[in-house]
Amino acid sequence: MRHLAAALTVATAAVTLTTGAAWNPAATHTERATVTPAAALTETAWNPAATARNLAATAGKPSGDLTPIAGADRLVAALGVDPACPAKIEIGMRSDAGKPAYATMDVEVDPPLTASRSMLTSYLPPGYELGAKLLVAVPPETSEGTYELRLRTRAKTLKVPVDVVPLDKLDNGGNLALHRPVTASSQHTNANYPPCSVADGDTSSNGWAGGNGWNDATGRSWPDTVAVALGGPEQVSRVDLYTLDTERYPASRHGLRDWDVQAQVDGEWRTVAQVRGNTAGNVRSDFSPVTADAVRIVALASNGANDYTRIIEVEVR
Ligand SMILES: [Ca+2]
Repeated sequence: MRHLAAALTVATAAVTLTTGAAWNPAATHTERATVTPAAALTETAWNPAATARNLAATAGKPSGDLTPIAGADRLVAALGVDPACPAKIEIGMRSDAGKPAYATMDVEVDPPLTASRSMLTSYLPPGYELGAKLLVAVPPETSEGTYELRLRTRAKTLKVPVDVVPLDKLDNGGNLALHRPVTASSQHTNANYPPCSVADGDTSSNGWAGGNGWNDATGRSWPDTVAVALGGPEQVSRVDLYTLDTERYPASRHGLRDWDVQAQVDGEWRTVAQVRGNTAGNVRSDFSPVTADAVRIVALASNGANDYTRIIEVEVR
């Protein structure tokens, strides 16, 4: 296992990411790519020392047998969302080449949509996959319709439809907060924690600091608030809050501890639920139905570490 871990370190270090020149909003996001072995590869097939030599020997030589991969059959991108929270899709490529080599995949998207990278390139052993997150931005002038994302290696092209839909036509799965406008009491100077990320549909804490959750800017100062406008009066009776919770950053140390859930009813904020002493990654609050224009979280305390508010997602039903 040690050999495999060491090998992965070598492989990951070789990953090179190219960002598209047209890209603006996500340029500050932390971009990560990961290399993982396909199931067929055994640990003993991997030799870090040999890899290091091959890395030097094969640098610059293209590989022909690459399969583009996408994490979804199609991507839905809502119109009019905050540019700091673009649509996301996992992309990657798998090497079926006979030997380790540098692998390159071009990333193209129909204009006026823009992608966070125009290319994915990495040293890649046979049987390994390179995975990365791709952000797709929808400029305000974009017409509703279906566009195309193309992942192109020398031998193959994978086409992924991108549906651009207005917010009001979006299938939100019952989550009234999804992609709705978010305002917060403060915003961290690091752009990787945008307030809109609490309504981007991504409830996972993985990749914290990669644009998937909000971190406020006022450590050890309370309260902090984050509000989601619902686009009009809606009957609401449930709020699910996801706070930071990973193996490295457990909620019991880095998550939100105490908060009030408030609904804006007839222009007044009304407390509809309270959570105290939380140590879990996500908490569901049910309350008597109210007709509200917006829902907000009033954060009162976190579980210690630096005393910031860290919220991954807020869902409203
Ligand atoms: Ca999120």
